[in-house]
Amino acid sequence: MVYLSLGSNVGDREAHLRDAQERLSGVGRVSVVSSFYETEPVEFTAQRWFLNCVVGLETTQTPQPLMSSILNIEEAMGRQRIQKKGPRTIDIDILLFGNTILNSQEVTVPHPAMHERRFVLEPLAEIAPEVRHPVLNKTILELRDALPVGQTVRRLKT
Ligand code: PH2
Ligand code: MG
Ligand code: MG
Repeated sequence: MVYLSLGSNVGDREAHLRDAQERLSGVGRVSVVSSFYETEPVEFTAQRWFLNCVVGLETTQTPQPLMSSILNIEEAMGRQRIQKKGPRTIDIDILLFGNTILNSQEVTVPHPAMHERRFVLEPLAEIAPEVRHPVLNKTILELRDALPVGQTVRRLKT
C-alpha cells in the first residue's frame, strides 16, 4: 500500500482534491481516503490555509514511475512552481511506499518531513493508525501523539 498526501490552497480546494483522487484512480486503486482537513500553512506561513487529505493507493507501479505519474497529474491540473512551498492548486506527495526505504534523485520515501507535519499525521492516523514508519519504527499514532502543540488542523464534516 502506498500512502499519498494531497494538498491544495488555490481556487476551489475541495474540487482539486476530488479531481486528484479521480486522476489517481488511473494509476492504481484508491482503496482508502481520509476526511478533508483545513490546515494552517506550515514552513511558508504567509499563504491561504490548505485543504489536505491522505489516500491509500494500491498500485503495481514502482516508486519512480509512480512519481512521474504524480508529476503528470500535478502538471495537468495546472500546478505552477513559482515559489517553493508556496500556493498550489495541487500537491501530491508520496508519504510511504509499503516498507520501502529509498533515497534516489527522483524519490525519497518515507517522505523526509512527514513525521513533523500535523497536516499529514492527522489524516493518516484516521486511515492507517497502526502502520509503522519503516525508518523511525513508530506507528502513525505514536508519531502524531509526539507532535509538539501547534499547527492547527480541523477535520471537515463529511
Ligand atoms: N505543504 C507544504 C508546505 N506547507 N502546509 C499545510 N498546511 N499543508 C500543506 O500541504 C503544505 C503546507 C509543502 O508542500
Ligand atoms: Mg508537499
Ligand atoms: Mg510535492
